Amino acid sequence: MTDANRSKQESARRSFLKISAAASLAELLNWSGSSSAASHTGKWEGAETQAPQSSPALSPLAGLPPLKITEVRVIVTCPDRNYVLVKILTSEPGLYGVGDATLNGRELAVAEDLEKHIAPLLIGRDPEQIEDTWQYLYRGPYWRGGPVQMTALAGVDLALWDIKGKRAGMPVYQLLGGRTRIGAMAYTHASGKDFAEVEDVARKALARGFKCVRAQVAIPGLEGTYGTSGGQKKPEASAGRVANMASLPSTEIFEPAPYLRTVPRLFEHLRANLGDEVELLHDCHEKLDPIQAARLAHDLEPYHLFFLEDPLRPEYKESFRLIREHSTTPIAMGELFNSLWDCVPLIKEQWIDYIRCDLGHIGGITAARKVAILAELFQVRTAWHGPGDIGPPTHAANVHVDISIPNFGIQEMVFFPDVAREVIPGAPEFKDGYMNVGDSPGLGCDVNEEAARKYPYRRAYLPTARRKDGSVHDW
Ligand code: EZ4
Ligand code: CO
Repeated sequence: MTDANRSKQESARRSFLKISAAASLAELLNWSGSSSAASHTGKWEGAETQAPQSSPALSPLAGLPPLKITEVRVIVTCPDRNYVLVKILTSEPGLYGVGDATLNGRELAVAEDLEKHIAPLLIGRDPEQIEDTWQYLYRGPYWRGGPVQMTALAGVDLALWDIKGKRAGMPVYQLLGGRTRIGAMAYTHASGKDFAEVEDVARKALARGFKCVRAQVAIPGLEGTYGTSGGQKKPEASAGRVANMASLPSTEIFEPAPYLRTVPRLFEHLRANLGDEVELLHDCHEKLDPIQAARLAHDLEPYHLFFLEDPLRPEYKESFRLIREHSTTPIAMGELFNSLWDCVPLIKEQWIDYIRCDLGHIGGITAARKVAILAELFQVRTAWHGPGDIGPPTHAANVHVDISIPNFGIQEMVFFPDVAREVIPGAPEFKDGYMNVGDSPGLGCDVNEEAARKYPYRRAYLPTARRKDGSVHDW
């Protein structure tokens, strides 16, 4: 036999083995993707020759009938803000899960990824296999990571945890190990055009029961300052409004000198007028250079912040060392991270005190558990990102994790407006300074698809930032 013939024969044998293995596994798992997949998009073909979607070693839960994913619905809706929801339906009538896959300003990229690339891979899989599905969706496409793919993966992950909880008849925090605390201590935002206005908004928050407040003030002489416009002045519905956002990006002006002068004076004012009990926080929003951040952290020491948030751009992990060398102000970082591995150097070097990645952008509960455990081992606490531009299922996931881990730190939160609560009911509740979830099985959130259709997507961008000389800066 020639070499060419031998290799032809070998490749024929391999594809025969592949096909027969696929057939027998499909039988074993009672899996057939074609009909249900077609019901999702009507376009997906080739299920007969697909490799099996589940690993052979994984069998259905003892005592429960096998379960399959039958449909994946991607719901894009704008009840005051754009949200992307993932609803995963199963072969058990009425059993479905709801996840959130919102990425502010890039919502449609995630929706397309979910609909066109991910949904066909999910049809026919066992929704109980959350870790296997996570690994398969993360490593399977070869092109791993990035905010779009990790947000899509988080949406799927949350929906699967929701299904598992509903099937077990337990809230997700029970599946994660059970309660470790009465609730998740929460902080809200206080912002204003000057110190007096920030103080006034902070007082309202304290009157409402908050014990922790993030303070941001407009910087004199600069047009627009991060965190000082938008919905934060209305504590009854602080999730912000797409109506306040431009359909093309607006531009804010940033200069480090007036910023670095003003922020310590703001906190001097707040400490003097609000006293020592309230916990104060500040968000730098990744705008500073290392030495600027070190100076600000140093200058804020007398006011004992709970933490200084996101001082540096997410690319520069090593630079956190410099801040540490100059200050005892606690440091938090992470809302722009979209990889588990982003968190590793900051945690293992103990350059930060709070890891605050976004469950919705780093891969959901499956990812957050790993970050929390790594952080626990290095005495770093959690402070998951909790803004208005991620949906209620992510806020619920935040709290399920917060109340079941030993090293929870603090939880950023928002109040959703009525219109968002109509479309996506079940966000965690705030009471006496704490966030909490109820005892309903799963994550506790739902999506009202009929209501969602009343509020179609509206294009909206986050603002951008420039220096006074016109050059691009980080918003
Ligand atoms: O600006 O999520 O701490 N919270 C924040 C947020 C972010 C938005 C960006 O989409 O920094 O308000
Ligand atoms: Co932030």
